[in-house]
Amino acid sequence: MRTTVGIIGAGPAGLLLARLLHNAGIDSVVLESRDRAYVEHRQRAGILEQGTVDVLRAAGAGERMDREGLRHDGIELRYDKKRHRVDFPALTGGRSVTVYAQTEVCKDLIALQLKEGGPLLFEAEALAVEGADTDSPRVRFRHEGVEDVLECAYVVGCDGFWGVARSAIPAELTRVFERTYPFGWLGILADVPPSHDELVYARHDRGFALLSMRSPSVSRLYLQVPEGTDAESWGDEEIWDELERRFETEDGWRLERGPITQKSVTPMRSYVHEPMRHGRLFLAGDAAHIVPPTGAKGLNLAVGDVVTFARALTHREETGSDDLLDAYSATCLSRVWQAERFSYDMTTLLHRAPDATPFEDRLQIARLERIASSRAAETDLAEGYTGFPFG
Ligand code: RFL
Ligand code: PHB
Repeated sequence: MRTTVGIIGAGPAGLLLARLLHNAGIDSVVLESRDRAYVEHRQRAGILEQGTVDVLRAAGAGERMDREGLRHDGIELRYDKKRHRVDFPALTGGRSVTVYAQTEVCKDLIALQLKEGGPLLFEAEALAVEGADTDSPRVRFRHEGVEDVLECAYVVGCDGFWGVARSAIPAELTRVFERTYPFGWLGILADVPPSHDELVYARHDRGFALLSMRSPSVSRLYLQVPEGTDAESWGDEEIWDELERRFETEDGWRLERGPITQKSVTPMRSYVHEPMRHGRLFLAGDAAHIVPPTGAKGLNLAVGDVVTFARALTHREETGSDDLLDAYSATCLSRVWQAERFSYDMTTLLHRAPDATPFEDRLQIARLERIASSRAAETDLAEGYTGFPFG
């Protein structure tokens, strides 16, 4: 098999890249190790930045998002039983975010790709990328039990944190920056209307909690739990009791309960792999970087990377110049590091480390009070949350 761009992974990065290339008249093949149902139902991100919404719409993938996505003009910060709303449009010159689940973004892009785009192979596991630093890189893969080779002009590794593409960049050319956190998130889906019309980020002495949603009738909620916690060790009522404690306010706000339909634990990590390119192999999305989910940045970063790659390759096809492809890694990394910084700041602002001292507790409250009382501090949060511009 032969194509111009071999794409490994059909998460948001790989699927959107295939769509952008299709629209630019560049052919691609997508290899995805899992089956379609798995990819379409993996619960993950919920928040799309304005820039992500604009890209999906311009790519012709925004129809259902425009109908079903929920525009959010702010978030609430909760601490010491107090509530503070951050008003995004007022602070950022009109920017907002959209609640539209990653599962739905993937379903929309898969349907489009199968209808109009190039080959998208499920249950096709990439085994290795070979010849990254030659003019004809290859992906060895296994599909329906048979090994095959995809010959490419370019390979883009969109295969997530556990993928194989990254390992084709020689270790001596690589630098990894990493931090793990001594806690994770226990996430639930529940069949109950969200108890607040915007997301609530709560700092509590017992740990962080987040109220989010998937639709007007489905809530998505998270609790900070110790690293390595087994989701099944938490009973449903125990989860609701703990959420209620952490979201408590002095004005009698109430958390509605409902049947929990899913629960899982996500570890937290910050990770950046530099560079994001080696020869004709490019890394995009979680394959190159991970942020803790507190800033809601992971999917949005993946979108920024593939937009940058599609632009660079289109530029090369139109002008013959490799300039933008050569700049790919640096262009992406400057935005990536801003998102790393923002996600780290949000995480350390709102989570309680197991060894937190009373001094650190007071500092967190002081940081929150600063955001609630200074327009400059609040604007910084609003700009970060609604998104950094694509390079
Ligand atoms: P993905 O989604 O992990 O997709 C990678 C795909 O590659 C496939 N794959 C392979 N295919 C072929 N051969 C191989 N050898 C392969 N190895 C792997 C995998 O099966 C998979 O289909 O990476 P991508 O596309 O870079 O997308 C990244 C996002 O998924 C991720 O950053 C976000 O989900 C992070 N995230 C959030 N991001 C946001 O922007 N806003 C949020 O609100 C948000 N909330 C979250 C999150 C992530 C979470 N978890 C579970 C980590 C909340 C949570 C709880
Ligand atoms: C989600 O809805 O899953 C979600 C929202 C905001 C975050 C993280 C996850 O910061």
